[in-house]
Amino acid sequence: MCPHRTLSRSFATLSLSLTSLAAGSLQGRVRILEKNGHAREGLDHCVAILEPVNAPRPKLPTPPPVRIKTVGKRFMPRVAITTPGGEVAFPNMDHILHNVFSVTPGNAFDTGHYQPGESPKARARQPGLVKLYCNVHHMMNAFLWIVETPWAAVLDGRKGVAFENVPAGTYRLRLWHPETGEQSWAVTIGAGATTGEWSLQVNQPLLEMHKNKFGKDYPPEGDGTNY
Ligand SMILES: [Cu+2]
Repeated sequence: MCPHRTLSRSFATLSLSLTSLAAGSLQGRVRILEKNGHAREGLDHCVAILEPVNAPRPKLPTPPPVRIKTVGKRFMPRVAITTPGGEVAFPNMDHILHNVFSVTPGNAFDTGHYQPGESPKARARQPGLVKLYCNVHHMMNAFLWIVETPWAAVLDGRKGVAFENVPAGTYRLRLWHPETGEQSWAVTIGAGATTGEWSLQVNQPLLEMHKNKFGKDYPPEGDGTNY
């Protein structure tokens, strides 16, 4: 084979791999707009997920163990993120019985009642949003996002999105909050910083109407029948 031709072919290979390795970042402010149009202070419970559309599919990191505690009849944190196969533990820090269940298709589970100090576990299966409830306490509600991308974050304490080391390509930016639901935007990322601004509109109640694990209304709390 002609040596010149071999050389030009290897240059072509090199420039192709450099292009696909060119990584950039996505940065920008996120706002949650109240029903009156004012921007909310803080982004607590807001989730940002960046998914490749026409871009290299990154290798998923090993899911870190997620802990959602029950403290003072609340789930803490209220919003968590993991990847398929990830384990989620529910340590009970209260002095009363709790339960965690979900009827979300693809991720339904039920821990049964668990005692103070116990920590039942569930495993993340299908990607998507999993709604978590306690069968004892109607007000207890949490959300688990199961994602297939390394670029996902709960925005508590942040001003917006900041994803680093994102290979060039096209992506879908998904933003979600319990009181706004989800919105998504197409985003093209090149080398360097890609910036933007995104807003979500509050249109849902703080606590979604929901039934207990039997599909029935919750009995009034405190009558003991649920324990
Ligand atoms: Cu409970």
